[in-house]
Amino acid sequence: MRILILGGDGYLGWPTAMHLSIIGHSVAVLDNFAKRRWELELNVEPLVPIQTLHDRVTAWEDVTGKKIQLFVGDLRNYGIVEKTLQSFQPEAIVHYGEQPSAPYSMIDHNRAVFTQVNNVTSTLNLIWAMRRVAPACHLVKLGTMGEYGTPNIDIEEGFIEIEHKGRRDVLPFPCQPGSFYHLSKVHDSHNIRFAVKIWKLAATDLHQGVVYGIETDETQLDERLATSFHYDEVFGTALNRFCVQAIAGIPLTVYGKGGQNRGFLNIRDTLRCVELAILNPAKPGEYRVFNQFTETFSVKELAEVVVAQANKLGIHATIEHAENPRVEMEEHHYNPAHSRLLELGLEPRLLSEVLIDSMLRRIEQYSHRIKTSIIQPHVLWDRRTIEMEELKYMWAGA
Ligand code: USQ
Repeated sequence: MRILILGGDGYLGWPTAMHLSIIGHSVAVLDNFAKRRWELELNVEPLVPIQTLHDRVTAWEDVTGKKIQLFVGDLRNYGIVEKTLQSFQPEAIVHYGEQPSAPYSMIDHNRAVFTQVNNVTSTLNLIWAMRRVAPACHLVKLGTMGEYGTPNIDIEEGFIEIEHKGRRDVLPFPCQPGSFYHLSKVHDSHNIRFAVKIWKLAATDLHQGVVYGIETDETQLDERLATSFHYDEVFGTALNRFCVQAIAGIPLTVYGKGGQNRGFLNIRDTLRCVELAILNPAKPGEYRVFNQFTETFSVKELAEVVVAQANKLGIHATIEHAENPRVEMEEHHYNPAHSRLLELGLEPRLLSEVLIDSMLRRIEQYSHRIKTSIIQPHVLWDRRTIEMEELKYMWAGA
């Protein structure tokens, strides 16, 4: 199948491109390298050095003999989106091409506006271009479990049947997202659902949980194929950060009480879920939602697993309950459904000691590159020091 990966330079985009290529698909990637510029703005960098996308694609061909076609361009430019679709003629599009960080969207006014304009415009351009030049193509869009927030009822997969004043309907599950970033994904979901309805496009909205992991089968083939693994407060996610903190000898930064429950999944399962969605496409006129995670943990439980495993390896790790920089519930009900990908054949790789052990060892190899100054949280969700933060972080413009 001809598959186009938008955001093909990212933490998940690049491994997805390699995975789909190795199993025999014809793959193209598109990226504008914006993430690399945001890293420069904030003076953060991935733990493992990564090659340019041009060099990654060349290395991939050296190692496997397979070609990945490269498009460089910004999804906010409609002409580029349409031209790419016209030239590559994808049968499926995997859309990761957005600003992916909740903390980034909460730094200041500029980043909040940028995140929403960037993400919503890019997706609007994509669905309009699909309508015009690739109406039969299946869109696999990366959304987030954070679109739902943390309601005091069980979360369904995208839709809920409601009885109200004697009448029944199946309606989109209520969304109460917790950051301007998560809100941008809700706006995308609404736009995609509407486009599917009026133009009979086919779309799968993957509401993904928090991803962890540093390696996939393909990144392990060659150092030049490594993915962009972050541990800083803005682009690093919880478990990845905790593992780096353990190696750096810094107490694990559990925010507040640590009773925040989230869905988590291994990066290898992300690739498999995307593959399953592509192999079992939505029908024309169908908008479906899959909740994409394999297990739920509280942040505190996650930190405790890392501490226990680090201690077994002789690494002294501890937990520190820092004041929560975010505005979120620290103890709450959380029981989201996640059966649709399992029904399609997902065999989850649950978080194991072996995985944490291998992550810790891999991080240890690069411990000389850990910048300890970028670990503690400075981005505050409320108004406490937002003005200070605006001075601290430079904004290089969109
Ligand atoms: N947390 C800590 N300590 C840390 C980092 C995070 O306690 O050092 C807590 C946060 O307060 C939050 C939870 O861990 O309660 C998850 O935070 P995170 O930074 O790992 O993930 P989040 O900001 O929610 O965003 C990440 C990805 C985003 C994706 C989302 C899925 O960056 O792209 O959409 O996970 S979900 O969380 O299900 O919405």
